[in-house]
Amino acid sequence: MKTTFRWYGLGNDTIPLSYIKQIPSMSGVVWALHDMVAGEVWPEARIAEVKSQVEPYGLSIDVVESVNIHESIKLGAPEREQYIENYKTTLRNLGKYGVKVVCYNFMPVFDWIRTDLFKKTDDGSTALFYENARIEGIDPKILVKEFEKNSKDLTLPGWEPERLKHLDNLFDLYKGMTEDKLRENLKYFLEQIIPVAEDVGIKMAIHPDDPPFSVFGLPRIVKCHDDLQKIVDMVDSESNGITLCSGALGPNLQNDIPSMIRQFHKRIPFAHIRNIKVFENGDFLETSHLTRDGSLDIAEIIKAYHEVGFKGYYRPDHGRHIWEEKCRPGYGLYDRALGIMYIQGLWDICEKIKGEK
Ligand code: DNO
Repeated sequence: MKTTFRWYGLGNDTIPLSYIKQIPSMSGVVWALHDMVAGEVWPEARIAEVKSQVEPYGLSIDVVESVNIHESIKLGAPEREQYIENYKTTLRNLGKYGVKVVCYNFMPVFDWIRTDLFKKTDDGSTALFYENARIEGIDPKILVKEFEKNSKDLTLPGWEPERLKHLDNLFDLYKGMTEDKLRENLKYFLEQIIPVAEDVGIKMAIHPDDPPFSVFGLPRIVKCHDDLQKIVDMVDSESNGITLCSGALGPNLQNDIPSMIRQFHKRIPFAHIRNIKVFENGDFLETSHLTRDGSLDIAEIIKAYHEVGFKGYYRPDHGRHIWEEKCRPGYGLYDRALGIMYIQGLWDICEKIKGEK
């Protein structure tokens, strides 16, 4: 499997490409044009620019996370036709520059949600945290304001400023939206874009809902094994794939991630590997990658990827903030690099055992 690392772009990330390159096993960055508003066509010149910045470091730009989906597509509104056409053009443009995987999500209104971006943990590090009781009583607009204040002026992935300006209106538009209807809208979108993705050699990879349950009453359709099955069945193509994110699916302890890997591996071009600790009341904290630090069996997850001969891309996903690092929440250098070394260590031991059999 190929190691990648999320990078927010020149002038927009605290971590230089030269540092990323020095992490053992590194093959490429996971990138996006973070200033593009969802629905706009990504211009070829901008894609070419990123390629010319990244490749001199011996890193690839094979994986994009994310090309965000315009809300009209999720809502099934008439304007979706134009936005689907724009999406196809973006895919064609990305294909021309060698992009192989495009991660996206289909979460209404919000992307990932946490209640605390810098929760102090027992060893003095800080990490992302989700507390159910806080979500139950809070107006989403207040949460957004807190996030903007606490994120230290670094934009958060998925929390697109443009979308968040219209929160009240968006919540109104989703009134009456059911999971089935949202699923139909996803199918409509996939039926149109997957042939284009196939044509340009791109694998689409839907990211699970994070957390994997309804938040603020909004429907969620990528939460569990059955949801994933429904999505891969919507269009039977290797280009209709999944970003298997252990940390996003993990808060529901019924989600058996190793068995999802064994079942869906042909449709997993991209893996997000991280651990979380789920507390008895359902709250969860992002921990180090070590199996014993969290509730997920990362060793078993790597074993499953190894067993199926996984050749796709993975990234260590998030990390804690350690050693006083000043960084975007979840996206520091140190803990993610440690996570990679742990993942690579587990992988190597699997190889060794296989060789001895
Ligand atoms: C957060 C990320 C998400 C993810 C999107 C994928 O750190 O995991 O923002 O990139 O949901 O579309």
